Amino acid sequence: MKGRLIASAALTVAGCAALALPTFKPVLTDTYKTAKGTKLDACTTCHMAGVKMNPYGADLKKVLDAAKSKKLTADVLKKVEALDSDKDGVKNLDEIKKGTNPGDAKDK
Ligand SMILES: [Ca+2]
Repeated sequence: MKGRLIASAALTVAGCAALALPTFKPVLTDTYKTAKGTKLDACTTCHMAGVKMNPYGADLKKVLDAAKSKKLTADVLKKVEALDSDKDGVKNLDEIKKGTNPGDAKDK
């Protein structure tokens, strides 16, 4: 019980959705090595503050839902690379290569 409370508090402090921790971020940084240690190595790559998905996270969720899966994989990430999730005129893969957020139209 105490461990659960500490874990819950840690999630709250980190501002991450439960689904994003701890398994999703490493999939992203293993797939896109240049993202490791950058601002993309964060919950906000797929989420707004808290649980709500940003447009990039929402596109990933669509792929996961279509595959009836909850497990983010490199394959899932690759399926949204050609999209411009946040509609800022830059495709997701190009944003990730540049180090800008594919789910934030103000960051391109
Ligand atoms: Ca963007």
